[in-house]
Amino acid sequence: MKSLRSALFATGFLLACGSSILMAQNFSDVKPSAQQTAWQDLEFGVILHFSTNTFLDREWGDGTADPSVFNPTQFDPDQWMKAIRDSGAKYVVLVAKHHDGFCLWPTEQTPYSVKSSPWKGGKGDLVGEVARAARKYGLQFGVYLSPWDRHEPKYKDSAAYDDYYQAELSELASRYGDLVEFWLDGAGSGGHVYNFAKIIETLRTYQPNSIVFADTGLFEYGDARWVGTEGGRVPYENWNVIDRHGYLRWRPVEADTPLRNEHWFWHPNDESSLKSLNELLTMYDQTVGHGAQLMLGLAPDRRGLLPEGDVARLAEFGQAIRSRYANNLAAQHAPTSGEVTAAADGNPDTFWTAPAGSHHASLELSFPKPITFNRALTMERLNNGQQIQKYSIDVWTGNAWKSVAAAQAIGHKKIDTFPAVTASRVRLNILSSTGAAAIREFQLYDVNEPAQPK
Ligand code: FUL
Repeated sequence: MKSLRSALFATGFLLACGSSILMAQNFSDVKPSAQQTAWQDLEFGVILHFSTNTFLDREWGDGTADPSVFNPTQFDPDQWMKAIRDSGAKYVVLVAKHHDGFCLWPTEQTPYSVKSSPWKGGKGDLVGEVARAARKYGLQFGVYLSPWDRHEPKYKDSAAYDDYYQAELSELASRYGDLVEFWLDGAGSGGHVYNFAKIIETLRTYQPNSIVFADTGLFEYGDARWVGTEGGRVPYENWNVIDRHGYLRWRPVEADTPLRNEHWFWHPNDESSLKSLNELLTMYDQTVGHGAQLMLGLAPDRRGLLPEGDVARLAEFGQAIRSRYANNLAAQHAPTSGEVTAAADGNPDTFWTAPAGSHHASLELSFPKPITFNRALTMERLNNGQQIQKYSIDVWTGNAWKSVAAAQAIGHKKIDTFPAVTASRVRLNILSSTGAAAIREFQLYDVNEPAQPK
């Protein structure tokens, strides 16, 4: 009997080990879902904060604000969306309820919502109007629903509050079309127990394709992770796969940061805290350029409009990014093979692959006339996992290759900058990859901008 039990135990043990080996032991074996790769392609989104705080000069409402304060007089989500589209962002997350508990849609779960405000005589649905405007401007739409709720009395009772939160989420998930992202914010929730597994099941019932964003400490199997600061910077090197207590998961980083430093909501006389164009461009290089998602916070004012200064800064930012990446010099190469051209053609849907089973390889471009460039933009195809661990960008000097940039991860997108160099042969030298590397784009640019005020 004893030996049978130990034999069974041993078999179970082996099966358990075997299945985890089959699942994924190596980081490079972990692959993104189709939803994650589609979301990573969006690269840049915005998060909108607009609520009772806007009218009370607050960042964190305590849940006691009278709904009568919520009364924008010129609410115009088309004005928001036009500015957002011009910035180059591809999606919008609306804070449907912040920590103060006030709901921007006419929920059936509490009277503490737009229903009790003077806005549109209590007949308005701000979530609905913003969702419609976003789609009208070609932007995908998602929501933030604060778990921490400083108004709702049920918050004191975890189980009762889980039901309340799930009911709110069901309304949001079933009424407003596809949600590109669901933002789960951990702020204020220390010590509170939530049944997130059940909550996310509820979301999935209606929204199988939403990307669930959460801090790794808050929710174990989210689809995207918080970078850990609000500084708008993703430390390099950035890997998409993270280890949670021995289990590996594809969980790309999103970095949220407000357009007005340290303020998510609008405040009077706060224009001087607008991030400069230079700061935004640096942020872009250190988020999108590090293979991560940039989430920029925007705050409509008491009129219900994005302030003119913010709109102008968003337009400058979008324009600067578009002009930086308007002229891909790699496209001027002399074609040697369709695959090489696929990586230099500006179309991220086509790609070059290193020989099957290779751990290093090089992608070389030759130019009929020498080109001068000081920036490279490289995109790894991640569908089969993140493979590249070390690479350099080299130019042929006439008798040898010389590196102008060298680093580790490429991931979704890597932007490298270096002093201008002129060459007629350039290569992306993949020095180490776990499996055969695939490159969607290897683009080269000559970026010369006038210095911007800080
Ligand atoms: C944080 C919140 O506490 C801030 O108020 C803001 O909503 C930001 C996006 O997330 O955790």
